[in-house]
Amino acid sequence: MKQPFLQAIKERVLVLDGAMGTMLQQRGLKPGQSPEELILTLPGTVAEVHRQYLDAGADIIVTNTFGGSREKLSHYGLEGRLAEINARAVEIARGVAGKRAYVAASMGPTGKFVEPVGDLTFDQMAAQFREQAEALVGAGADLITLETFLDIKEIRAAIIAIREISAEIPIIAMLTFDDKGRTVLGTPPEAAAITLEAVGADIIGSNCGLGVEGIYDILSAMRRVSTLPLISQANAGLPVLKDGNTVFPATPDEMTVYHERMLALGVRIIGGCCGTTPAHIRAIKDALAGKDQTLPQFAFTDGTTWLSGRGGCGAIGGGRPVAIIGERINPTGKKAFAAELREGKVSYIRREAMEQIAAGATLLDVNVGAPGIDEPAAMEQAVFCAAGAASVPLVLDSSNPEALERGLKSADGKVLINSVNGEEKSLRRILPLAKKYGAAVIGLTLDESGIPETAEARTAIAATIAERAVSLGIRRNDVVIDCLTLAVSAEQKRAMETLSAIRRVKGELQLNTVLGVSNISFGLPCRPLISSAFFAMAMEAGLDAAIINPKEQAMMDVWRSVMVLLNRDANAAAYIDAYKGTVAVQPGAPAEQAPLDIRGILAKAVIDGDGENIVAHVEAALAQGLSPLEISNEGLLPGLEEVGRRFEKNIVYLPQVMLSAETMKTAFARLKQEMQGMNLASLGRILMATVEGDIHDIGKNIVCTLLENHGFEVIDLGKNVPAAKIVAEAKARNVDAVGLSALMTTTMAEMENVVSLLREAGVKTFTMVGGAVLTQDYATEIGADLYAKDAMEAVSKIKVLLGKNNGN
Ligand code: THG
Repeated sequence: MKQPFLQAIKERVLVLDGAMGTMLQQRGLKPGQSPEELILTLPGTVAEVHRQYLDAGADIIVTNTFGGSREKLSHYGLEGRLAEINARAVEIARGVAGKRAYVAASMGPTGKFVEPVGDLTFDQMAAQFREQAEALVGAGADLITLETFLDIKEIRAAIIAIREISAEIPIIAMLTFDDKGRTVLGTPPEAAAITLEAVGADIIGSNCGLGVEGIYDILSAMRRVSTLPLISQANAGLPVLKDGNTVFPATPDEMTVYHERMLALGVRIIGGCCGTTPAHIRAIKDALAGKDQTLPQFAFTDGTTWLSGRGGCGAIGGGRPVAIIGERINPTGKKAFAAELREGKVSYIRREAMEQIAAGATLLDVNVGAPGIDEPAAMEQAVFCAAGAASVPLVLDSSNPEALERGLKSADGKVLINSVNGEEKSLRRILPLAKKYGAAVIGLTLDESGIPETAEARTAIAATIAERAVSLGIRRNDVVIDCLTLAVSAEQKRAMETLSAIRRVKGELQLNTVLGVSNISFGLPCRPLISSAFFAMAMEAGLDAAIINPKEQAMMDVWRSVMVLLNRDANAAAYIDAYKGTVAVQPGAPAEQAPLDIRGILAKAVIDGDGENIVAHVEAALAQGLSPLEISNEGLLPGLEEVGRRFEKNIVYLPQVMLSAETMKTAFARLKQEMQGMNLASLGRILMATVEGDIHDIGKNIVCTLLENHGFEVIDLGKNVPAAKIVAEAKARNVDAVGLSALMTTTMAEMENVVSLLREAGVKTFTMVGGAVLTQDYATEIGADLYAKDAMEAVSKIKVLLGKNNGN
């Protein structure tokens, strides 16, 4: 099944259908009703929509199963009919498509986030998609299309789950990006592409959120790191208000203006999202006729190993500067860190993650193996913490397969497994993990007989590891070889043998190489001298990545210098940037940064999201005689305000903001004990609700959390809330502001209704509106007092609006 569809998109560009929800609304779907329910109650209507798109020229018909997961169906009490709904939907689509079109089974997000941002575990999330995919694939869908995902961890879990059911079924994987080119949780398109390709998506792209030009920019970024076929499913422009209705303004012809550029980029499927109609699909189809649809070739020949984290990507090889893998998150020889790990604490990991990145690490090694530690559990905690503190890809360093698997489940993207070796049991156990979870692997050149003497024998093991990986479907570029460093004090001849092995692995096998460098100097005085000299030699021999301590000045000095000498630092720009103004080494200068006072420590803990130590800091502040109000206004709040500024500048993203907010909450809980009897004055009382007809509450929940942690009192009425209830509660509770949320264009109009009902009822309160498709213009038009484009903006604007910006 995989072959015919994937063959077809090689030969020509296929057209996928347009919006489903709006078509169903015109045909009887009521506000607040599940669109999937119509599969049971009005199958003929669903079929009619499919037929309209087929008649308009669609080559791919998408089933009405976007909300067909257990989590989504349970909002309507339909979870008991999950298998039936999903299977029937495929049958209905097939009945219309016959052999004229492919049937793509739609799967959308569950509305929940994966841990630690959300509360579903990887396994729970995967189970959601496994269950739905079983029904869809079982009913004979030709392919699966994952649409409108916001959380890279959720879509990653979905693809891994689908691949457990079928290695063959083609998977389209699409995320939604905002106008800053990131998902809600801060993932850029490059990192998304690397992750999706690694776990086995066949076609990647983006739907919803943006019009064609915005989608084109996203796809261009994906193309920089991936050779996969692309899909574009743009909205018909961004919504505007016209005669009291929200409309998507792009005409059918406007949807086609990017066709030629899309084709040149390797886009092989074009469809439409919100606001597109059969007329748009027909225009898209007609405009393709006569265009050159030859598949462009995107063979990357530079041999790069791509890696990704939630917020960014990383690369090894391809003639780039040698990647620096920070080795400090490793309890070897670090008693205090080992003790922390045993207590389940992560402060050390957070600090080392941030400091190593600041020192220049481009990847982070995570090793939590030490006696007396539950390594799988510690690995999960460490991955959550390191990924929250730094956006770079991770290197999971363990000889325990269970620990590796937990780490792979916890990760945000494509990690590097450290390591597999030439032993049969290692190859058998580790390589399938890399395949399943979409990871690259470090291959150690040792086997059952230990580390071979000669470069030749080490190269042979490297070749075996690469072949075995490729035979499982792992890309050859995703095997990075470690020729192994031995202490030169013990084995003086073998240092040169290691370098010679690096040359052979690069020259004969064309594989990327990595080395744990510092072991070379074990047993000798002044270790950084030997280590850094060896590091320079290894880089000249062709090393692509080094596991080192990036806080060791000598190592980084050599790294930056050698990158200039090997012509990998164009115009010595990075070197000059690091050393300009440096005048030899001066005793006493430059001055150490002044230690932070307690207010600074509190602020920093909030900025870092250090929930573990915040209570201790609050207690220290109390012991120094600060009042709870001073602690709040001079320590915690300035920290949170800095987080807001960093969010504005795209330095941090929602997951970090949530961590900081949690830290704030922990601090406030402790302060409240001090203030018994006194009232910790609230900044204001806010009523929050998702309006009737809409069951999307992720955005609203984020706003609630942030408001609370900024000192507001929040009354959350939940989702799908009738206007009358909102008005009654606003009156009865005497609130300062009412916040309304809606995601769907079809429910935006309900906001206007609520705003005017509040006015009519004489409720004197501010109204604030938000939601993915909302705009300032729309907010103004419906008479809302405030529009916020995201949760942070909601908090800062409401503060200004209520005139309590300067604390109490
Ligand atoms: N190859 C691969 N992976 C590896 C290694 C390798 N992972 C582990 C190791 N070698 C690289 N990581 C470290 C981590 C810590 C130290 C050295 C290498 C280290 N620890 C000090 C000690 O043991 O005395 C403690 C240092 C401190 O407290 O600062 O030196 O070769 N693929």
